[in-house]
This record gives sequence, structure tokens and C-alpha cells, in this order.
Amino acid sequence: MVALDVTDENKAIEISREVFQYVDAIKVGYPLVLSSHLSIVDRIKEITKKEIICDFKLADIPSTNEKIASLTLRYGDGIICHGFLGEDSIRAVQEVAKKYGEKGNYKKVIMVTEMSHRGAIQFIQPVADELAEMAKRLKVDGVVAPSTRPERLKTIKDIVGDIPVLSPGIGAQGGDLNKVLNILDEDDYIIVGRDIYESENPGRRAQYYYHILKDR
Ligand code: O7E
Repeated sequence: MVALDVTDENKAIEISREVFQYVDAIKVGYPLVLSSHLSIVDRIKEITKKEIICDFKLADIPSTNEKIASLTLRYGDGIICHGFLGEDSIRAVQEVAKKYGEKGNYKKVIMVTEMSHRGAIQFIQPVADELAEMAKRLKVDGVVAPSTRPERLKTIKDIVGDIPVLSPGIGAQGGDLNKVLNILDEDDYIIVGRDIYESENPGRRAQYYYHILKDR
């Protein structure tokens, strides 16, 4: 999954065209949407035909989460929420996704457990296993866990079982790809941003990851 955190709409389109054939999904977040418009998701989808995940890391009370999710899921194929707000905040997003599902548009709800940066050790890590257990109980469509700490990635993966894991931290954040690939399964994702979109040739860089994943 490529993280398209660029702040220029044209650049985002250009990179999407170069990388789409080598990725399973495209993650769009605040940097791109705030510098353009949420409808950029539709444009990228139209060009790439790939799954587009909106990474807005929802972290609010249920009724606000619900409003944000309703607006976002008009566009994306999935949405990312924080888990530390508790079960009701996630359920509110799942309810919105369910309504879209009833109309034939399956939407994924993905939950963050432990984050990849150093600061995550401070507050999130101590409760991350419980967050993973909650994600399992709520049957979310995916959880986010760090490539920068393979041992934590493994623990979280073991807790969530068959729920797919999305793992950022490879490339710019220094995660060890070999170690991470020894932990992840076929249904899981690595998320790579800067190492692809800041590269001189994003297409070739995406292809590099594609071959490693395909040939393993
Ligand atoms: O470091 P990069 O450039 O490869 O980008 C990583 C992307 O993953 C970037 O969009 C960042 O916001 C996101 N991310 C993390 O880096 N760490 C996390 O713990 C969680 C995320 C994230 O995407 O969360 C939702 C999936």
C-alpha cells in the first residue's frame, strides 16, 4: 500500500499513474486532501482502479466520528480510526460502513493499535495489546501495527489472528523489511510512503517492493 502523502494534486496524480500497477491499495491522508479536496480520491480511483483507503485517523466521540465517516466513505473504500477512543467510537464508524454495505458498497474500517514512531512507546504501546483485542472483538477489517518494532508487530498479529495487518515503517522510518516479511502473511500489507514518492523514480521504487513481495 503506497502512502500518497504529497501536497500537490498534480504530483499525486502523476505518482498514482506511475505506481498503481505495483501496489494493492493507495492510502490518502490529510496532506493530500487538505491541499486539494476529498474528491481527489475519486480521481485517483478512476485512474488506478485500486482500493483507496482514507487515513483520517478518526479520534472523536461516536457522533462526530459518524459524521466524518459518512462524508469520507462517499469517496474512499475504507477509513482508518484510532482505537484508543474506545469501542463506541469504532462502532459508530462500523455502523456507517454497514449502511454503505447494505447498498452494495463494501467499506473497510481499519483501526490503529500501536503506531510506528518513537512517541508511541509513551502512551499507546502500554495499551496496544488491549486495543488489538478490542479490534478482534469488533471484527474490524484491518489493524495498523508498526514495522519499526517487529516484536510488537508479531504480538499484535498473534492477537488479531485472521484480521489483516497494515504495517507502516518500512523505508524512511527504517523498518527491517526482511524481519517484517517473516511476520506478515499474504493478506497483510506493508505501507510505504516517502521511500516511493520521494524517490527519483517512484514507479521503479514501487516495482522494487512489488517484486520482493511477489517473489517471496
Ligand atoms: O514513513 P512513510 O513516508 O513511509 O509513511 C508512512 C505512512 O504511514 C504515513 O502516511 C504515516 O502517516 C502512516 N503511519 C505511520 O507512519 N505510522 C503509524 O503508526 C501509522 C500510520 C498510518 O498510516 O496509520 C494508518 C494506517
